[in-house]
Amino acid sequence: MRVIHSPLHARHDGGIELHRGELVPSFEMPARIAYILSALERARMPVEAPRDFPLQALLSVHDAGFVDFLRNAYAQWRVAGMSGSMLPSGFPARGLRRDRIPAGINGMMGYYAFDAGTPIVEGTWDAVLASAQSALTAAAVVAEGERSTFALCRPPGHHAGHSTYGGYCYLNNAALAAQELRDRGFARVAVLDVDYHHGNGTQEIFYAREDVLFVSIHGTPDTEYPYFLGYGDERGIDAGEGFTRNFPLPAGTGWDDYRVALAEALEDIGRYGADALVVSLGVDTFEGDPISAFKLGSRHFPQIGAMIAGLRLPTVLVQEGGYAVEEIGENVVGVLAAF
Ligand code: SP5
Ligand code: ZN
Repeated sequence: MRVIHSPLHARHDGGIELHRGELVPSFEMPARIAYILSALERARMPVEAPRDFPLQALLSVHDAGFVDFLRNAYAQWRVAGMSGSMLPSGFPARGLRRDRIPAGINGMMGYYAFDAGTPIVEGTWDAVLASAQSALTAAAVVAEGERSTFALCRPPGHHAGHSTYGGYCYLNNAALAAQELRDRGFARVAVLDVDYHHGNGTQEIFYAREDVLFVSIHGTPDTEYPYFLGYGDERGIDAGEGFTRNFPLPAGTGWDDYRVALAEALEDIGRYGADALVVSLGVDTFEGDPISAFKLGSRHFPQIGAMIAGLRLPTVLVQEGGYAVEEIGENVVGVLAAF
């Protein structure tokens, strides 16, 4: 399997997040990639650089004003006299206006963000763009005839919506890959999201569409991040009705129950008649993950890879979460090698 990755990810570093009432270094850190790269090397899976795509390519799933904000945010923060890591502290919740984007950087940041856990630092945009280009490249390679590719993306993407960022995600890599597959001739694309957290951004982007099926297995939003999307009664809207499917599972879920949900999710994708697949591959379902609560062991990740491969579809796998850094390499490459 070809692997697409950019070392520019490392420019996104030094961020902090609000965790259990304290500001702590972000769980989403560059070391995650170092561990995955060394596991890929042990598996003799070489890495290639992404192609260059114009900014225009991002606008197939994202709002132009939002992309401009991400691109210029840190410079505006500096002009306003601040340094360090950018985090918002006020959001346009119910009862507040959302038809006006504040001119100042703090208000603008709160307008586009949906949590206080997704820092922007000086190098964030370079990493975000390279991550998106890796996903676009992986999709292009599959469209050109490769059976499967892995986009080793960092930062991750599945929480990022049409014009929102959060959950360590800025641009939606998986959504960009799915749209690229659509644009290059695959009529029906399925996105399978196995990250511990619901892929709210991907769901939002494709919610009214029938040409992209979104299926997600995740910790129930009743208690788990992102809290405000990912319930079982979300099924799509308008032309997209019936083309979103969520499997929220309780904290503490282990392999036996997970496997049943995954088998059902794969059946949905088979029934849909997808002709290409994008996998949002988070391994934060691992029992040792510091911010998640499923109980999968490292031995289960190859089983996930083998089950997904059973669909026999052209497939783009996209890296999402996974924060048990010392085991992340074995867990990710376990999925890929079995696939
Ligand atoms: C891509 C991805 O996996 N994003 C996850 C973002 C989660 N950020 C907020 C997590 C808040 C969870 N609080 C931890 C509770 C520990 N039991
Ligand atoms: Zn996650």
